[in-house]
Amino acid sequence: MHHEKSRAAFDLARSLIPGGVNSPARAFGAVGGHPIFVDRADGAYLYDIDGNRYIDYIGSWGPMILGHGHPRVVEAVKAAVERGTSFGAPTEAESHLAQLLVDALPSVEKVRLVNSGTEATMSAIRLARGFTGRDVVVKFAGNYHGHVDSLLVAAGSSAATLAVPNSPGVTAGTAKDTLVLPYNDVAAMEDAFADYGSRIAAVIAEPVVGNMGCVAPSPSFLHALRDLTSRHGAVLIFDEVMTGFRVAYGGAQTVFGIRPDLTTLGKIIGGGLPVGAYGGRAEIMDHVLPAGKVFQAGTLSGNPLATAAGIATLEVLRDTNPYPRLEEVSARLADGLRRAADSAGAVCCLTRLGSMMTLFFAAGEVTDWASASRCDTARFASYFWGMIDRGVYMPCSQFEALFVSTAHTDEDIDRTIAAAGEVFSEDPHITAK
Ligand code: KE4
Repeated sequence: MHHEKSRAAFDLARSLIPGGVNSPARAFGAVGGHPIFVDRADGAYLYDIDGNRYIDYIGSWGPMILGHGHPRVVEAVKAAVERGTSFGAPTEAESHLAQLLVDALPSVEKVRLVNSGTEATMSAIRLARGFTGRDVVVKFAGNYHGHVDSLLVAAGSSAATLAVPNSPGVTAGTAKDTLVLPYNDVAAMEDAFADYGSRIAAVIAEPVVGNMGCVAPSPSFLHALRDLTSRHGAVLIFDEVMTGFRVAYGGAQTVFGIRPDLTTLGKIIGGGLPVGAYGGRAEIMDHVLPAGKVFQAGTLSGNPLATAAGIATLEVLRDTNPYPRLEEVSARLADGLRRAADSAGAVCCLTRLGSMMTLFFAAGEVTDWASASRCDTARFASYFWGMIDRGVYMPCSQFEALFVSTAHTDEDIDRTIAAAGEVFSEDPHITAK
């Protein structure tokens, strides 16, 4: 398998675009080498500009749960584009998509459409601060909520101290209102509320983490989040940009039976086009301009093409309920990857929720950022390239989840498991003690 055209394309891209990519996650920084440039995609497959085909487990980092080019989505976008691409005026399609979201998520009574997950989380945080009149926001290490200034922060000197910026350009003044706690650590959260309770506007969490790799909440963690925020009058925000319509049609909140005050969404709800959303209790959402005074706006929010793709995607998910089969296929893939690693004596553990999962190159279970950061990322990189060479496109970072779509066939799963078996048995670097 050669990638000469991708290499040349990357050289040109780097002369025009910082790092040659429009999002750093695509740069292959975590696995070395250079990114593979995609020519097209179809069903479960990506085709690169060198003519190679891959079984795709990125799925655009989550949106493509129906696979690429689903006919219902393609037809919907084609019909929409014939009617115009953007109006800057309300359309019935926006209410149609909003209704699908309200019907799917019991905690969401009203919703605002935006253009990305980042816009959704940024807006939800501003709304929570406007609604409560408080400043402090709590997030968790290893959780990613988009490139929101107030969340591009690192834990302070100790768990109980307010954060410091972790990107140039984020001011100390912005970071000082954010508290970063360990995920799955109820005691740390109780301490934080003891110290800052009346100042905490919101807690934002991935109810199932995808951004340190797939990490599950402990049984008590989400309930403690709900209990503490309720008791202290803080807004609980579930960031379901990745888990929404992924782990269940109603998202992680319906899997765990927790009703957050606000939910942020993205990825799947746009069917591969730019859609984000934030929604929740009407008494909070009605504070958003022009109903209330919390400002948020967007030229392309509710864009006709994006809403058409999102509506088609959600209607297919609602009407066909692919989740039982996704569970079965994903469980088989997970078992196969575990067996491939175990049979070669590789030090790995795998976490899966529904059709999102991560094979961690770590000795013990990964439950938070401290344990995730102990992964052997060099071995992961060898595994990644071994799978690429065998036509399987896994996430290009140890700290990302892979995604199974309804387009993945039993044969695709078998081929993936066989490829993993070869990689683990043939690459001594991966299994060397
Ligand atoms: P976007 O702004 O990228 O649409 O959404 C940000 C976001 C918010 N919340 C969660 C839980 C997310 O996972 C994301 C974005 N996820 C990453 C991949 N883990 C997107 C990949 C990228 O940045 O290119």
